[in-house]
Amino acid sequence: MWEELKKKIEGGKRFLLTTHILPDGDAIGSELALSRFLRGRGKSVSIVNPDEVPSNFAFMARDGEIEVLSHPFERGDWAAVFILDTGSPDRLGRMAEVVDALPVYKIVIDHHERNDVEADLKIVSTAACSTAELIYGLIRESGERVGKEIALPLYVALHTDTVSFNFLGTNATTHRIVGDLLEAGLDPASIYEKVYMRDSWEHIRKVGSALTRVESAFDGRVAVMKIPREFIASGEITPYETESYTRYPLTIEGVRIVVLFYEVASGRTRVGLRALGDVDVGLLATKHGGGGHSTAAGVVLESPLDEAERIILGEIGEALKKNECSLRLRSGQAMFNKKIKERRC
Ligand SMILES: [Mn+2]
Repeated sequence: MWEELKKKIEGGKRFLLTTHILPDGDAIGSELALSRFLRGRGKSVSIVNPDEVPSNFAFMARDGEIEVLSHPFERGDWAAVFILDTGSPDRLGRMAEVVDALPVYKIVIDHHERNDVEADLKIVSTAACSTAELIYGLIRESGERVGKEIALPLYVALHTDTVSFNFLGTNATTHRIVGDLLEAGLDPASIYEKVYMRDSWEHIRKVGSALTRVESAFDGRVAVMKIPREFIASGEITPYETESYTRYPLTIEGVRIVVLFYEVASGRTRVGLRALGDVDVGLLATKHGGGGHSTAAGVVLESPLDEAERIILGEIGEALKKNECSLRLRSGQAMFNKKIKERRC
């Protein structure tokens, strides 16, 4: 799957890289690793994103290495534009228009279950735990060793997208890659501190207060959190914040799904979803114009919080019911098979 991409890279001089709104560790890490790899091969690269780099990932980037889109956008004679870690065009935010208008070759590298971004070349593998795993594959495929400069963003991307090597397709390959990255000279403890241990006193107190309001739904299988608007100073909730609010309810025994509701503006509600695999929350989010994976997803609904809650919990209820039916059917079938066996005996 790499041949066409390698040819495109060899034949080009200038490349543009971008990723999704509210970028996470995989988005930023994949961009930095790919850009440094391309620069190492004598290419000139611009990374232009729809949103700022979150503060806990800023330590990975040098000054000016990542730009935020500002108009007018300099068109440039790009050989290709790379769209990383992005499952749908809406997720490109303000960059969607720019990418659309560029008359250049488009390359998608991603690991989402659904990817409907239009491109000339799509490298999408749901077997990869992160987009960074694919970037790592490209670098190794090109016969290069991964140096520290590239290992750092790849490691952070893998660490964050797998929820510290626990979810989303974490397997032996993931750990082999991590071993290779660490050999480049990374210090896991100091990286962990930089990425995860940056909370303010205020933030932790807010999480604590939000946790006291967590509600149980569907016999304790779903934990519901509603974040008051005044909790988020910036008016927007970052993936990092979503993660810090949903992390704890997911550890309650029996809870399979956590739903976070946050009214970003009057009549506009952001919904964060985390699941342990029973219900595909990515599908649910996509249905309403959002995106994500089967176990972690998000969507913004143009509805007040109460209505958003009614819609999302209604659909989760349906999905849970469907699962129960199929489980009952499956166990019914097992009993039936067992009876046949017994009769045969
Ligand atoms: Mn990702």
